[in-house]
Amino acid sequence: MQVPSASVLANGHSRPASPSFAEMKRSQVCCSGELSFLMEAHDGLSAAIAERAGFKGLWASGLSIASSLGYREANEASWSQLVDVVGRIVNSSGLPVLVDGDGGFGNFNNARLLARSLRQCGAAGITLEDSCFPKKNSLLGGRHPLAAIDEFSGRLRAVKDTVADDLILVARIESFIAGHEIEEALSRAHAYAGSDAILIHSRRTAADEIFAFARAWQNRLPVVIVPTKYYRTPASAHRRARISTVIWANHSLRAAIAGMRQVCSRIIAEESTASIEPTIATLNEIFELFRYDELTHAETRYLPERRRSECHEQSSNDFEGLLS
Ligand code: SPV
Ligand code: MG
Repeated sequence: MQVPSASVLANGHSRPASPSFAEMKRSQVCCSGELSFLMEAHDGLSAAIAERAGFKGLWASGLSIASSLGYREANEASWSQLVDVVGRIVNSSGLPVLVDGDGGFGNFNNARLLARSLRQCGAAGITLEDSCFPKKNSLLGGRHPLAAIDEFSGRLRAVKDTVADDLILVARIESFIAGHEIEEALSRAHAYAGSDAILIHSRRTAADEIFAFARAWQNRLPVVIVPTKYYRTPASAHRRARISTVIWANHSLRAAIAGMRQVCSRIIAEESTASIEPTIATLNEIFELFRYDELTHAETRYLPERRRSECHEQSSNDFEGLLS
């Protein structure tokens, strides 16, 4: 019997190699019988926080990653910048990560290159949407031209042929976003059926068109949704509609924006940090989140005694500096 080897992540998490990890990724990301939830992450910090909160899978959001890098979500960030950030998200959380691959950053060739790179950096899956390059955020007003069905199906096939079952492929349908009726969404879903799941997106504030799609589609493939606009629809309704996965697509980023904005305006107005201190994370929370204790432990195992006491002296000085 082959014993699965273990890979150790940089933060001290370890995870078993395939096949059980591949199965686990598949079920967390989109393909179990239970409704699952993916929390947005845009960097190693947001990924680590989501993991500590108890999420079992993450959404590497294009909007959030672009914004945290200071770009607009209009394919201003490059595919390799996306891969770099996803590498940090995977590493700092150890969770399965479904990556927002937009339309694949070009044609079938760019899409398969992206998918191969994401597989290499440890992502669990990719969503590819039937939009045209460069794409703008789906929830922004204005025109959203769709890719032709035959051309986009070729992009999906190229990705599947490249990564097979090593990376989950979610085909994302943007036809409701572009203003089409349900028939268009259904014929696209049928054309994309070589994928592992279908993400159906909507910009309505009620889930009516999503649920109409789910009824007609009858779970031929698992259905993934992004209820950013129809956030009042409860999870129980998604379960009744036999939705497979809900993506909370941008909420860590929006929380961070609100928090940073508030702290910046208080500090500039008060010329002091005294009043905000009790409202923000402590330094010890940061040390705990990123397992500094593991580093101390590793120093005792791997550093010679002489270097260890130098390190200890240095970090005590640093710590006193922070407290004084
Ligand atoms: C993202 O998070 O970048 C998404 C979801 O693609 S949405 O912003 O709704 O298009
Ligand atoms: Mg996106």
